Amino acid sequence: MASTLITVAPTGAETAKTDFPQLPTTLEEVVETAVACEQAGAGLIHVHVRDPEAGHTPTLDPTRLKDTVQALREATDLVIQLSTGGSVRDPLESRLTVLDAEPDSCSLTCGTVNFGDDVFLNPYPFMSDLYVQAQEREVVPEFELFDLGHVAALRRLIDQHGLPYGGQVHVDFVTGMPGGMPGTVAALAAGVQALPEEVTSWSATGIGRAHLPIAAAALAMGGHLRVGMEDNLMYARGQQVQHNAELVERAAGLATTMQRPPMSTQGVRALLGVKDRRTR
Ligand code: KMH
Ligand code: ZN
Repeated sequence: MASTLITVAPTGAETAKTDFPQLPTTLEEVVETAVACEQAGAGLIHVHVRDPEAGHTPTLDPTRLKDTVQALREATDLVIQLSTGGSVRDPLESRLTVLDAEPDSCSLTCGTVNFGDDVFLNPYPFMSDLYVQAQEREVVPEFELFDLGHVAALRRLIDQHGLPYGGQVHVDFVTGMPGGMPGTVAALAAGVQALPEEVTSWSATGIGRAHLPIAAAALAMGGHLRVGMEDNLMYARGQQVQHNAELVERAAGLATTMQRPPMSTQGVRALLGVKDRRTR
């Protein structure tokens, strides 16, 4: 039976700890979250690191990144993906240094996009550098597609540099971001239809209220799922998410109902072609 990769994006860079105290931001909280989400069916964790000594704001501090990767590797078998998107205020040079922490995977957003009132900057030369550096360091990129035009940039990257490390091409549609593609079935279907033939798997997430409809649509179309507090803070109307594992459990239930139960971490490693860096 086909199975479903469930990615958890537990923290993100946008929500303030003071506004949402249950957001995991310390190393201990992130590790606890990762363990619980793995048990609930997650196979990959998309990580943004925060600095508890600076009001839990986003950081790309190399030591914190390395410590986080190491702690997650010791505590779980999840595929560890570091965000290279960071926050909208992070300089491009610092976003490239994320690879120094030797994650299994890194995000690679395929174009600049309006991001609410901000701009999430991803000029082509930056994407190209990141693509090549990920190849050289044997890190598997996950291509984040916030808009239909990002599919064209992915085509250009593959044409210019060949396949990523591992030989697989996994993309994630991030829908419902104000400024990006809407969180609708029509937009998701247009994106899926436009994917280059080299793409071997895709997942989707819906920001905010697009969360559930996009999850259901992705499952119906043979895609995989991304859930987590980075994308969605509400479990239902008037009910905040208390723990990321609640979202993973619900996604796992949906996937199981659709006869596509959660994929094992071993399955995810094979699906994405990640290098085995496990320490346990
Ligand atoms: N926080 C956003 C500016 C990624 O992780 O690569 C970028 C983002 C995408 O979340
Ligand atoms: Zn992210």
